[in-house]
Amino acid sequence: MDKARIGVTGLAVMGRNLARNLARHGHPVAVHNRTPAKTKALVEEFGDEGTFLPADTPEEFVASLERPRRLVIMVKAGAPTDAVIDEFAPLLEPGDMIVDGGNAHFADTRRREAALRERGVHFVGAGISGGEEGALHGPSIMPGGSAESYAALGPLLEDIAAKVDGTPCCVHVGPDGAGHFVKMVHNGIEYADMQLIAESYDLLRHAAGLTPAEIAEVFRTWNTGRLESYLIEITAEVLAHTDAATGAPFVDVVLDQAEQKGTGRWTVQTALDLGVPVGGIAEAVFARSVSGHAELREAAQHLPGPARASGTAGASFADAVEKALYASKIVAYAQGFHEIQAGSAEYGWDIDAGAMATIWRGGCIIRARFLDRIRAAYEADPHTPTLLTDDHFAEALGDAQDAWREVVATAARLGIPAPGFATALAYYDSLRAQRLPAALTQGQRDFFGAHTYRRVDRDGSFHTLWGGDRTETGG
Ligand code: NBP
Repeated sequence: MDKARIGVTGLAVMGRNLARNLARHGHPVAVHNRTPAKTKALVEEFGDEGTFLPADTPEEFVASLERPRRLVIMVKAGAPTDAVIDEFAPLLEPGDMIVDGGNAHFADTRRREAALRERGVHFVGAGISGGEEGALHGPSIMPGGSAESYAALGPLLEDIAAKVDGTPCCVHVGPDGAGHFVKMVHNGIEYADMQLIAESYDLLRHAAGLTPAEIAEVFRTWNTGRLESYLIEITAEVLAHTDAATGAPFVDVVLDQAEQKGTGRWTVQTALDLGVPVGGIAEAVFARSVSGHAELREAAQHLPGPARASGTAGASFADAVEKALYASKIVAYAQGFHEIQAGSAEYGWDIDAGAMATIWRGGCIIRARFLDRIRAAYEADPHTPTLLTDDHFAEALGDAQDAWREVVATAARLGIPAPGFATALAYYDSLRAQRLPAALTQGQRDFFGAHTYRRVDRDGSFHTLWGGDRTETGG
């Protein structure tokens, strides 16, 4: 029997769909799962979609792969991934490749890559976005690992990835953990994008007084313009949906406590370690956290809010919210790309930021027309310190800023929480400011801790004798 070009172990929703995608593209694929019933079910249900080589044991699975072996792991991230690597690595030979398509933390990927490199086995941490539909019909794929492994794997991955204007949404991101790092930041940006959309909905509902069905129409209109994206599209669908059991808008019967699996939190934790301000992503993670603290919310129910009735913002308010959303989205993406550039510098990955925008245009959750703009910005200046200063984005921010400020002020006046919009505007104003109150912070630090400060007019490090005669020392 012919050998398989690639194998997938772990046949839950993601693994089975990825295996089907490979088979549908004419690649004979070996399939294996810890519990063999899933392997059997896949072949029974979808065996006619291509060539599947089912295996019950790791030995059978490895033996069915052509050399160098390409083995994709699609199991639960964390300890299960290590368990599967420990099971399969002894069966492999130098030159073989293990691809981890799960949502691993990039630090784990770096550790696994280093350990397997010692045995001559390539370890490729590949971020895969697009959920189960993406895995089947074309995800966005962010593979890390060695250039040598990409030469053997890239064509297969590019074949099954989503395509935009004929370009595959898959590119070699960089060595070791680079792929999973970029996937992590992708998810962090996704959190921020979703939070900004949620705030837009909340403002349209409670400041402008629109119904969920009316807001769905607003989002549909926005989806024909510069905000066109998968997330805006599905937002309109969710808002237009009516609960069959009660006849109420679906959004009103869903418990308002958002959950999270952890990649947003990792993005913020990593940004803190790298010293990168990602307020938009952080506020999105915190907003989900606040929503889930039922006991805090319950305790705070009686706290006073503004006397002003809601539903008082004028008809042009939706246009203002569109501008605030676009401007805040630019900020959130700029922060995410800053984190990618900082991670790339820290770990020596040499990531092409423009290429990341290119492979996020299709297949993944944040796919959007907007990403073409980011690609163009990096094409114009590959080393720009911030996307905010790109000609297109700077003009859009300038055009939006009055409305953006009005929306943030309206939210504050009406007592509607809009942490995403507010932090984005504060970031914009912080970067623009000629002088920041950080000078005062430095003075305080010097006062209580003799931490020293630098001066605007001379080089050196200074300390004022606060407890003495207040003369200045240092230089
Ligand atoms: P799950 O994350 O639900 O994992 C289930 C799979 O892991 C099953 O095949 C299970 O085998 C296997 N497994 C476990 Br659990 N422990 C194992 C062990 N010790 N040894 C061997 N196999 C083990 O699957 P998923 O939702 O398809 O996701 C797969 C990966 O893709 C995850 O890392 C996830 O974070 C990532 N991801 C998921 C999505 C999504 O939309 N779901 C999107 C993007 C990325 P069993 O059948 O024998 O229990």
